[in-house]
Amino acid sequence: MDKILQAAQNHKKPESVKKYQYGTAGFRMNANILDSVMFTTGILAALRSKYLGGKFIGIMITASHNPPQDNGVKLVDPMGEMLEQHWEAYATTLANAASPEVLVKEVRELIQNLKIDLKVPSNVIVARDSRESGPVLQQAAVDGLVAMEANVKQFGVLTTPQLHFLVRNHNTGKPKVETSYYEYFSTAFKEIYQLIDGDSKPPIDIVIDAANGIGAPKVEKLFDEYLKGKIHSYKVINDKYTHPETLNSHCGADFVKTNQQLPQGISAIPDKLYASFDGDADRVVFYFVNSANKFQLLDGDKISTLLARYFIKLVEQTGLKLSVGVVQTAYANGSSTNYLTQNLKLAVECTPTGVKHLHHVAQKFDIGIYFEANGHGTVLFSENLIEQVSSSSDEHAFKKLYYFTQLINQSVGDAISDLITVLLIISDLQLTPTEWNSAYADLPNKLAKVIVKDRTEFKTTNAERTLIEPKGLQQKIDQEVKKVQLGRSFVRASGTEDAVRVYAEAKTQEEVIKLSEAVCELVKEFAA
Ligand code: G16
Repeated sequence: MDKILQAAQNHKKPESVKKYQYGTAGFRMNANILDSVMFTTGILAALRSKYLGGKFIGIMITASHNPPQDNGVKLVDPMGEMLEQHWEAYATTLANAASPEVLVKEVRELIQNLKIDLKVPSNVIVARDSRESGPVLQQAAVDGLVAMEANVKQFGVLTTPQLHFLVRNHNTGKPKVETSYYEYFSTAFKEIYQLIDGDSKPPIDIVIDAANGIGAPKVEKLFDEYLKGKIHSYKVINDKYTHPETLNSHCGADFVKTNQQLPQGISAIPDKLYASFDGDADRVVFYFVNSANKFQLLDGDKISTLLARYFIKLVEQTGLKLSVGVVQTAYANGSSTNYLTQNLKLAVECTPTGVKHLHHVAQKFDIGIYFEANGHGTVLFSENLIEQVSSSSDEHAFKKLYYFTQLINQSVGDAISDLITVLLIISDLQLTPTEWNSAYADLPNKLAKVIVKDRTEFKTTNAERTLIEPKGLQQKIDQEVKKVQLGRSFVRASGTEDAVRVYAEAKTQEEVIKLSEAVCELVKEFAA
């Protein structure tokens, strides 16, 4: 404990911060006030590893879609999934220790309560995105790890899903270097590519907006070095990851989804497909402009419905009895839910925001498809399915399904893996962007942000669809919803930004704007 006490003198919690909170995706805020949090998160990662008998734990330093001045940190569990939820509370407790002495006391208590054997070695791998504050904050996390005498492996700059993938590989005896990521996914891609009918296969052609983030060099590496000749034409724009001040600025998945417009740098050719990653490449959305030059978004809902439709067909072709389900959040467009339940006759579940919630529910199915509307998601395949398709026969459908279980990142939503999955599927189905989009028409919708004094006053239930506090606000929202056709609206505090989010949808654009404005006004009124 002496080492912690000593090292903590250089990483004291700033008095100005009221409370740190492990939120939707870890701690996330202005980078200037994150030093002590990085240090305590390093300590917790080492404890988590010891608690799990020395398994590798990941630390990812990123603020994903947030602006350049922010940063954040999250912990990754051994199979590449998000930190187990009980431990989020421990992370919050350590981060809020008011002094080095209190921190040591909290660490002692945790060790005692969880019966952690300090003699067990701890193994932690660390990576960061391309933010300017990354190296200094990484050092603070490493200081925490060193104080705990952990074995530390630093990977430098990676996408978030690459770190998740490497954590899983470290714990499953698979290759443990960054290149294993490209080798693994490109091998699966090439296998499926070969299985798609050669003569009719349309050429793969894509423009990727990389949000000026770390996804740019990583996807270029995959395409140039591992998928040469398979991607017929591609271009990465907003690729200035060495200029971190440009990160997510007027570009990237969050900008495109929220503003429902093209990112900077694209003047779109009608019916040609474009994609946007977010800052750490764990989200992707697609889009195009139609023949009338109108922007058309193919967001997480359009991705999950495309995948659902494709996998149902593939399962049918194998003749296997496999369960297929889709998991969404309240942000899913009402039309997508209708399409899934009514046209595809699928089970659809709704969870609170945060892929950690969706991931667990998706594990119930043989094929569990989960996507947030913002483009964050993946498809999980059960052991049962993998066993059946790998041993059965060498018919195309079995083989395809088998290689999709490898092409789609099993640990977390991954913009690069999702991108190449979608590109293969639309090539296999011979779909143009217009045809992909035509499965159903989105209800007009709007996502707005309201800045309030204390967003923690906004408490929800029913998978975040109903507010329980501030008291009386939900009833007022319900009254506004009734005033428009096919209206729906909900309000929740963001777990990654200092804001309250307001979602609204309705039958027409005019009605959605009216509803959104009315609910935003109510939020301001009740927050005062
Ligand atoms: C993170 C989470 C997502 C969530 C998003 C917004 O994404 O991983 O699950 O949808 O934040 O969350 P909130 O509305 O609570 O701010 P990312 O891509 O920023 O890591």
